[in-house]
Amino acid sequence: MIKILHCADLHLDSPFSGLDPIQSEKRREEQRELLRNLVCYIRNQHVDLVLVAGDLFDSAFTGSTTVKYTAELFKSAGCPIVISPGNHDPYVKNGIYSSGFSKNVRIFDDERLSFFDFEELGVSVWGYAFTSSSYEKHPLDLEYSVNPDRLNILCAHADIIQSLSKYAPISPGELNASPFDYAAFGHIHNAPDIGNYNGTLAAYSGCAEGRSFDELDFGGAILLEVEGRKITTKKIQLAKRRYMIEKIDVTGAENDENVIEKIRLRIQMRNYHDDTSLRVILQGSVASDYAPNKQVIGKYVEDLYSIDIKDETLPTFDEEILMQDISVRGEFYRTLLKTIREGSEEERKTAILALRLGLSALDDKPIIL
Ligand SMILES: [Mn+2]
Repeated sequence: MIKILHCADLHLDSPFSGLDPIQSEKRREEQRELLRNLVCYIRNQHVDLVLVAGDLFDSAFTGSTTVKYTAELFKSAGCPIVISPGNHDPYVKNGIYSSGFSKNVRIFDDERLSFFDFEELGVSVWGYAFTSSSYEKHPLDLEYSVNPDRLNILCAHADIIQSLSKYAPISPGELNASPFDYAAFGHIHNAPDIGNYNGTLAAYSGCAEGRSFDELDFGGAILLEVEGRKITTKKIQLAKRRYMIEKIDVTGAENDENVIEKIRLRIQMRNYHDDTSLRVILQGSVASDYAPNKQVIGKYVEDLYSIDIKDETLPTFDEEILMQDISVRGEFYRTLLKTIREGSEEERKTAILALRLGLSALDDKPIIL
């Protein structure tokens, strides 16, 4: 049995531009720590071959300290490592990949499909390099033939979802016709399920660790256990932190305590801890004189790495009474109703806020923003 580890999209040295300079440097440190943990895993599990399907670095101008750090870790991995440069870290002359890596690291340096042969493992790894930030041709659209005695693996940064992609599009038809036993892809950060294309297993490892609410859950890599031609895949977790989103219906809430209670329940149910940055989207209709106070709620929800609250609640009104109300209260309501029902999202938000504030003012209640 041989073990192959497939990873991609580590995006080392990402700018984390949404964070302040101290926080963003801390996140970059965590990225380097993740790489170190990955190499520890490779050594401890006696992995035989590692595939890095692009975007190992966030940029082709990644600092030499991080590149050296990576090269040293890879040198100590104890097995061959194949790298297919992606759109973020393309292979360029005198670039990050053109020197400094040890002999066990094999790097594709050309847009044309080629392969590295590992006779002792009975494996050939096929691939190509992005040589700039896009790759508009179909990489498999050429004549090539594989050694049928080998396990043939494609390791590549590619887009198999969008046919008109600028990022090395590979169509389902091309995968169906391909001779590969496994295709180790990088590029799509939220990995879709592994597909079987007429005998070719095609998988995205997803990103190693999410960097925002666009990249959910614990990132990681895929471990392949290969017996002859039989491949078993297993997801392994590398990330220590994750981003998650929860929609919570807080219908009936009359105050922040009611909302906090519901959020806490959800956190308990899902078992979120200080490894999780959570975005909570509050939905449903709440008491007409109440609007959730995001600061207060955030302060009283503990146990998370961070919380981000979005308020999409609507106020509850006794519609029948307001429809019949001949005073200015009813007129005000009827004026806003059309926008609340039919307006764009932004218009609805404004109209709901106007209704909340207006009715509070007319009822002589405190105005809460
Ligand atoms: Mn990427």
